[in-house]
Amino acid sequence: MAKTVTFDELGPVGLICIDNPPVNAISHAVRVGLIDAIAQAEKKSSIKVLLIISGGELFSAGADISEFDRPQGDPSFQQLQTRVESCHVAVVAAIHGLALGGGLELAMACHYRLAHKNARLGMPEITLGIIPGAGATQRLPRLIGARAALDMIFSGKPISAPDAKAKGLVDELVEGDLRVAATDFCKRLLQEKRGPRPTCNRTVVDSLDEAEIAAALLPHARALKGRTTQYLVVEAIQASKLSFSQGIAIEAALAQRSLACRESLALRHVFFAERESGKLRGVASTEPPLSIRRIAIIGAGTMGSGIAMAFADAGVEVLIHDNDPTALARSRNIVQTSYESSVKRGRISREVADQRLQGIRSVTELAEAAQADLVIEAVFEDLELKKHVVSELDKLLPEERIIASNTSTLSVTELAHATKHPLRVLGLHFFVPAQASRLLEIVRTDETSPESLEAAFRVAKLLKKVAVVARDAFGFIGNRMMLDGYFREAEQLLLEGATPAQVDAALENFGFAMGPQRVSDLGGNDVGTKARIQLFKRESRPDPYFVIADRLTEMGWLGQKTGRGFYRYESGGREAIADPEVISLIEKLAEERGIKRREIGDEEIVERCLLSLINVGAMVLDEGIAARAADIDVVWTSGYGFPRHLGGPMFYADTLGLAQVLQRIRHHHERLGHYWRPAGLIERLGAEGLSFEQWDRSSASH
Ligand code: T1G
Repeated sequence: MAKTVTFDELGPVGLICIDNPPVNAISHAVRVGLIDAIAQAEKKSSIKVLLIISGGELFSAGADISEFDRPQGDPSFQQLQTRVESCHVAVVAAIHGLALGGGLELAMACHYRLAHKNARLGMPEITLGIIPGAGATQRLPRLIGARAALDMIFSGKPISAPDAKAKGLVDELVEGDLRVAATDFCKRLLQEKRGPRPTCNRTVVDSLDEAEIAAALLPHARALKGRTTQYLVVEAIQASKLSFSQGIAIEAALAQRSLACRESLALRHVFFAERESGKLRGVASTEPPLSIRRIAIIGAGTMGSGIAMAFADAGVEVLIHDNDPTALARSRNIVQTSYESSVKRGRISREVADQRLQGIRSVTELAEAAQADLVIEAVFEDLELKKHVVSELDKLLPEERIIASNTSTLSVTELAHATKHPLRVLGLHFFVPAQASRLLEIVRTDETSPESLEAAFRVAKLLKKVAVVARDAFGFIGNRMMLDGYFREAEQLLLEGATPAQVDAALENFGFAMGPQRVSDLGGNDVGTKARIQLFKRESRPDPYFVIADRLTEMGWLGQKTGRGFYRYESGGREAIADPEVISLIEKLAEERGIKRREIGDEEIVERCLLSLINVGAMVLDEGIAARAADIDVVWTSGYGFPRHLGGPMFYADTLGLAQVLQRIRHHHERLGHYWRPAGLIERLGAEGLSFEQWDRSSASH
């Protein structure tokens, strides 16, 4: 096994280098290597100072998350930190790229910290549902104060090196070659006779009262909705008022507790599921990968404009095409306004905004699209129109170029067959707003080539989006589950007596970012109706199937954009106001179907909406539209507002137990019929006491 830690002598400086690709995770092997290196150095009287540095792109991404489900093994993180901190010579950490979690904690156990000016330093543990467990809750308050420590740990996001310097976390910023500058810093320490400076001996300068803690939590309230880790963080940080040894013992106990929490199991599941879904599995491309320098987008509507910004933000040259010059002007205005507000909010500088705007060029000749490496059609959601566009592009583009469709409901296979080169056609399904939503559904047909798929994955990486592959079928993964499962059952509950406000509140309390009726009003009830019109051209669905939303569309109650939908919206506002006329409409639709209305509790609402979602998810797996249950979890947590800390619908089902899930689905099937027919996969796994996670593992080995 390659050495993950090396030790070299540079005169009086002992150089310890961590080299554990891809992210220098502080794994068990690295901890052993660091302890050995320190022992080696301490045997040499010539070594007067130690420098810890890393190879590769970053200092360290922290503890090795893949080791969390097994005992740490000696040396533990605590033992390592104590060894570093109690070293009889000064220990300096030199940080480049990123220093995260346990990696930053290692640096905090060192006596001095240098950082390259472009480095970033952070405590992302809360994004994994755990508290820092290698001393940060005790050392960070001693270095930057309890309040600042709380802010860093609650946000989970890295701060810049200059910021870290200003807070006192870093002693010096470095430009240019870090190793040279760090070695010079070590020699300067010796000249100035500055020795070890254990962080544990410092005291915490500020204290936290309830108001301070509440103020620190407030900015993260939305991100931490339904979570509990933040309270363990407060407990640990408060312990930093005690002696270091007392505090560190409390941290260790709380860290263990957080590790065992369902919240952390769920968030770690999503962490690895996102990385796994982004890999091209089971197909190898033979051609050299297509470089993506220029993109063309056909159709300058809201989606087209958002996709253009996503690529411009990634530094890719964008051509945006539309036959209608007013549409191009409108799109330009959308883009300009969006960048303007990003500049106003200080998210990007004026220069960057101008650069990105310049990177988007409007064209009216389709032939100009032939200059692009990849073309994405985002015209109106009409099959014949899209077929015409892709067949024109097929004539214009050199054979190796990719043609992608942003359709969300139409058959990508039919679009591919409108060309002479179906191998190069696939779906790139962006979500609203395309420049910000994390999810990208890559839709493959039976003919899509490995090269085209590989290019699609690289587009996702380029745009920093989470990619999930779906086989071409109605609604792919996300929309199919939303329409046939989750939203359909929400409507059924409305017909049976629940109100839109009750259904939305129940699911928002469960953890969804927004309830189904409010989402429908936000996106526009007509969008769903149009999707169903396309669906009914190829498949049927027994009544009732979105009878309320389709009636609202007929009446022009499209949602926020018309000031009325499932709710009322006063003068262009976003606040959803209950509308008694909608209730009367629902009562009438229920009566027409002989549906007896009754009081329905929140628990039943949540159970029925979640189980419908899960049941259709299992059908999507059974039909091979999604390759893994974990992929479905990625789709729903990164694209549909499913609470990440519950792991996604399929992980959630596993926590309920599939035998129990099956039993409840059968219970509802008896009363509600067709839409509750248990998916074959749930029947099989439920009967055998297996889980979706086990199914994923077994199908990976097939
Ligand atoms: N442990 C194990 N594997 C890791 C890892 C980690 N900490 N970080 C990344 N990987 C793997 C990842 O699975 C992928 O593997 C490959 O590295 C590249 O990652 C004691 C307990 C650093 C910003 O939360 O945020 O310290 O799929 O695709 O987009 O208190 O990875 O190729 O096989 O994400 O360039 C805290 C997690 C740990 C940081 C790089 N640290 N990592 O992003 O590459 S808890 C984190 C990231 C802790 C202490 C506690 C990102 C990144 P594969 P990637 P990237």
